[in-house]
Amino acid sequence: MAYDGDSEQLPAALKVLIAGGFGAGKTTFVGAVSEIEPLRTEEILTAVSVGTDSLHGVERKTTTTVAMDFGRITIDPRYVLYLFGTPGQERFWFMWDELCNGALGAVVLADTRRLEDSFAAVDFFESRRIGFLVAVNQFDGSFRYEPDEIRSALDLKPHIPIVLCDARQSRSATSVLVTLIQHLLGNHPSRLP
Ligand SMILES: Nc1nc2c(ncn2[C@@H]2O[C@H](COP(=O)(O)OP(=O)(O)OP(=O)(O)O)[C@@H](O)[C@H]2O)c(=O)[nH]1
Ligand SMILES: [Mg+2]
Repeated sequence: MAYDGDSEQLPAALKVLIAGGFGAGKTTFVGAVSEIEPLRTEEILTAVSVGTDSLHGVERKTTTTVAMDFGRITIDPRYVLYLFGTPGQERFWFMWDELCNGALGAVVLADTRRLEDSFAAVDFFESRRIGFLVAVNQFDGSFRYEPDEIRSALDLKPHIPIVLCDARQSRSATSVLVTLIQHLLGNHPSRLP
């Protein structure tokens, strides 16, 4: 994986998923970091989701992702990440299998006000052996837990990084992606181009 500094060399394209429960901030995250106008597949939240998806904490949310978000970010001259934000609503989870094809790693966004919504994504990536980290999206007014408390609540293995972020801030979200790449490099260097 040696980088020879050759500026003519094209960066390696890596596919990364941004997953997590309903309303955890996935679309916001992809929009904050993408250097291209992100592709979104948002639909207006309808009465169908009342009683299915809790809007607690994100009462102003009016839309939801029905297929995926797509964005791109160049991390450094070596890596360009193609970001695929997954849908959070349970009835669209069938998309995840398709989206994870060829994915190198994933960010599981978690909202501490409903941490249980992150279980499905954690289980999904663990069972498919896709490297991931948990990024706690710190919503205003949410209780601030210590990373160790989150690790124990989510039953995360010790090597899985937990980072805090604000999905609205480009710098914060970019730093999550850099940590993910470092984590993947540390664990599966051979999987990186
Ligand atoms: N205060 C605060 N609000 C946020 C943050 N991230 C997202 N939001 C808001 O929370 C709501 C949910 O964000 P989305 O990005 O749509 O969440 P999502 O995970 O893509 O949702 P689904 O696709 O429906 O699962 C939006 O109204 C955002 O403006 C954050 O870090 N802090
Ligand atoms: Mg979304």
